[in-house]
Amino acid sequence: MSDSTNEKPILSRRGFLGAAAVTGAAAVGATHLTTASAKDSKGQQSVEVAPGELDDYYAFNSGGQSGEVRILGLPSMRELMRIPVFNMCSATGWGRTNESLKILNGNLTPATREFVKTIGGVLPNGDLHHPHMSFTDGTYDGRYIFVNDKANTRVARIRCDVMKTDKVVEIPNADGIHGLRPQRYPRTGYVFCNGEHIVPLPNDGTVMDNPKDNYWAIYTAIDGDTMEIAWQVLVDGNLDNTDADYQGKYSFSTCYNSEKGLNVTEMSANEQDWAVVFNIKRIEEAVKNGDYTEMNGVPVVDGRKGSRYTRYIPVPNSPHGCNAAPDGIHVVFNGKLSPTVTVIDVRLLDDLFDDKISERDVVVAEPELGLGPLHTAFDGRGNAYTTLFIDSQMCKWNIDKAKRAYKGEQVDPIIQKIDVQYQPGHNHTTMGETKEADGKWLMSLNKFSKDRFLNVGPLKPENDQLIDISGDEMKLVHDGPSFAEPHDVLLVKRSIVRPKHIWDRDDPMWEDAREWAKKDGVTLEGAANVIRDGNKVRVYMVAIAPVFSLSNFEVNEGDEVTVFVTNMERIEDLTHGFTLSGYGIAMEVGPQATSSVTFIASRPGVHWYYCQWFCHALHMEMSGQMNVKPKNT
Ligand code: RUQ
Ligand code: CUA
Repeated sequence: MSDSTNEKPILSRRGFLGAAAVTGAAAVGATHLTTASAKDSKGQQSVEVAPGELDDYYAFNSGGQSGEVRILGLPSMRELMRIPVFNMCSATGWGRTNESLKILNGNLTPATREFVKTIGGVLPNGDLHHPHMSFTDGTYDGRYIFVNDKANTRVARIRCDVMKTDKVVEIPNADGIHGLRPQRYPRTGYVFCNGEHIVPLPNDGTVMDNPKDNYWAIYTAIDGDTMEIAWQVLVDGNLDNTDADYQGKYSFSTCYNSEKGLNVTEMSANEQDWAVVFNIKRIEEAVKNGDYTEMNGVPVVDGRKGSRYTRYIPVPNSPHGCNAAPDGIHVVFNGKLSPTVTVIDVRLLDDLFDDKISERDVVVAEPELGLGPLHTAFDGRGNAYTTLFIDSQMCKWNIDKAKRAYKGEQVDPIIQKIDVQYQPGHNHTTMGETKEADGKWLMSLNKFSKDRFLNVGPLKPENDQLIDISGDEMKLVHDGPSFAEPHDVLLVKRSIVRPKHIWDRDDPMWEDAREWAKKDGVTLEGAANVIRDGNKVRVYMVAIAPVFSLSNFEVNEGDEVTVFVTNMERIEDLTHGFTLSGYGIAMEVGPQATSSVTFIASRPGVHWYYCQWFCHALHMEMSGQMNVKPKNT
């Protein structure tokens, strides 16, 4: 990845778009413009971001069941962009273009690769739970965002320089990747992923009975640089959410199904489940020394109870969220069916692994906060904010007071509770999962909105609420409807995120197209070529408003046609598109990018192609025709 993130686009052409082009150029380096969140006379932060002003933070929201990531600005809560990941996207062609299919299908297990052939070549209906940015030295570094697809057991990486997905990998031996967190220190490094469902190993139908003996959950460490699986750990129980410490030594996962139950009654039988602690150094040594079983090409270390690689800390009762505090010391496990959260001190873990103390000795607080604690966020001032799903509240509490109360002192750790609308799951504070937690804003991601918005029918939006936490008291300041569902969010200072304004021509995204052009003796940048290669036809064209370099091409019915379109604009925001009518094809071609698509020319006749991204006064005229000659003429 190149570092030229704030490179100025060259204004090679103004024409009709003169005014827009100039505005675009003025916005280059706009991260130095005015700050939105000045305090008002009551000391309250303003949520108003006036026209032309920029937000202070990027919010990367997961799209939940929609399978995408959405970029919002904070505090305005305006939605700025969507990044398709585990979904298909009509606007960009994600899931249809050759470039996206290579990424989506590049790292599937052999069984899934066979399966997708039977359903049209791509896994549909992925979801997206947890977006987390890569870290260097305990804070965000703006390189990547990692995300998980529980529905299809995949993990993907988004490049923050172009805000596009560049890797998707299916995790073998696991089922339903749920919790996901990058290693915080010294850098990412590993991306830790939880397999939520217990399944037989191998899960190919040879064994299906007796879950207690035959079903397992698997913890996975991916190498965030290569997106290859580094190692896996077999555990007892199941795995829900995960987090990593600030020292690079340990990671943690909650388990709500220590019973290994297959239904809700069985799964919630035990009063206590646990959190697993993974000893990263010992696991790495095991992999080096061969103390593992290889399964589907991955070293799987045995981390079941009693192993030297893990410890199981008893936690009441079906714990869910797992959150490391920015003090680098405390980790909170959220009780869910217990009204408590369990706080451990990571400085005690060395002794625990050396068997000098027992599991419950690392617990330093266990405050009772209210009903249904799911996730906890932090302000960097020693306070924690826990969502109470059943109570529909946000609970602010103090970690130090909770520790004193645990020791028997008469002190109430709870500082304030406010109602949220309604049933919050995740919450997140600005920079709150880094050592640079700044305690400005808190987002409460509520699963229900009920009466908070105009009724839109039986399916309602959810509600992402913004809470000002900069003062002594939490203040609810904004309701933000969102569609399916407000799963998790990442709130990052804008100075850390520095995307490019236009693509670099040498971007790896279209390296295959470059190879084809070389083979065919053409260039992508100057192309107006139709190359026949048996019954395969490769069509090369460039797009410069308001024309494609080819306004017509002819193929034969039954040909396999690949169309490469290169956008030669160097002007910011001048995206073109390529839509082929009657063939289910539409794709985005960003400034200086190449996109390609392959299809069988199975429908004879005249088929118009056109640019679907409004680019010029003559945008409607930016078109051409593909003539498909019928077979028997
Ligand atoms: S888990 S609502 Cu999928 Cu993020 Cu807690
Ligand atoms: Cu090019 Cu519209």
